[in-house]
Amino acid sequence: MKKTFLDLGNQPLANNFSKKYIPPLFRLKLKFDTKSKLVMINKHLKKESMFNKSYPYRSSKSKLVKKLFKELSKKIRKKLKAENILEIGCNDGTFASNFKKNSITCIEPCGDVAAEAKRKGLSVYVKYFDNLLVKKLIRDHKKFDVIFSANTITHISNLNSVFNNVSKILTKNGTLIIEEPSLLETIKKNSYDQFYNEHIYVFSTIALQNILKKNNLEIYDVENIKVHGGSNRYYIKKIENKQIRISLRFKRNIILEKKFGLHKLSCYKNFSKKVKNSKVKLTELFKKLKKNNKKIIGYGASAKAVTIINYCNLKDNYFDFFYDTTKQKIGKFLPGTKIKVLKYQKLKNNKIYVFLGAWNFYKEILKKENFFYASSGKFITHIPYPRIITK
Ligand code: DWN
Repeated sequence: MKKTFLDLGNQPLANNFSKKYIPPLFRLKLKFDTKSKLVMINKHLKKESMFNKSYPYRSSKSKLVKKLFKELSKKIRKKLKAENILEIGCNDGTFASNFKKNSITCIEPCGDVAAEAKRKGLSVYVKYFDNLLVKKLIRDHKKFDVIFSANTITHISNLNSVFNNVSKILTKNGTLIIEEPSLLETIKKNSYDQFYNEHIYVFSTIALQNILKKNNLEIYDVENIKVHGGSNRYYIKKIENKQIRISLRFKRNIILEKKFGLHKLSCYKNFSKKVKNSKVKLTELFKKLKKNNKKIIGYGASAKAVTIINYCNLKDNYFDFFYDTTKQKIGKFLPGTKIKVLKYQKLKNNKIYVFLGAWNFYKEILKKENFFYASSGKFITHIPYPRIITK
């Protein structure tokens, strides 16, 4: 039974950056499935409308993402002794380019970003991960001993089809590694901005295990990693593979999630109250700053920021503009708003207030803007509650 627990208002496609204003498209609501324990959004939009040629997100924009991918690639080579690797959703090849070209096969449906991966010498299927492609992969490559996917599986509506297909192309003793935002961290941080049209699901370990078991797979280890606002890296095997033991870390994650009540509707009803309160407080904060004629800009035109700005209706007369480092976003409007995205420039004027649209990279940003912060520049964040951060 799917129970709606939060209404995030009218929202646009979170990565549909355009030179012309495009109003919000659909009503975004969050649901909890009392049987599978999955948390999902209400509207599963057509994949072609979200993941297409001009998709703007680039993994390489973050030093932290590059560092974590490099470390994981070493672990895969050393510990898992992988020889034939598949990456589902390789984006611009930030992860895959850590491997010898002939040891990894990539899948990336978004044309422009797939071209960037190809320019790195990678072999890329510019396709969606579906039954047709899996038949081709089996023909071309047989099976894979490691399949990796970061921030992709939760973007695919039919999870049974995904995991059923993975089961077909993973070797008997192979490992599927998926990285996704942690629902527990989302609840703890009140980071409701993890929900937007692309994030069809936000996984708990409990819910992911339930869906995997239905497809002959199971989690055997979980790493909690500090990326994208707090993610889990799940190590998954075939149930028939008895060579790998279930780790203590996995068991601890399940216990912690149950302690927080992630398997119960009441947890999400409580989360909903906190989110509504966060919206009131953030809006009050912005109104007070504008009443005192303060200049406010955004830093990082993230998909998460799009959710916040549209949900809290901070669209007109609050922001002068957003800075962003992504070429594909610059000169366009933040989706659902008339707020312009400008090419990033170092922060100098410590009189302005800077809203952290990319709060998940706070440490990286603070280092980059040390002058601004050291001269008492002010950041605004909503994590874990609306507040001003200053020296
Ligand atoms: O799952 C997804 C995650 C992995 O990435 C995708 N569905 C979409 C995307 O979500 P996001 O847009 O919220 O991701 P980021 O990486 O949190 O977005 C950060 C934005 O901030 C990017 O546009 C880059 C920008 N940025 C910046 O301008 N200056 C980032 C950093 C670190 C900076 O210093």
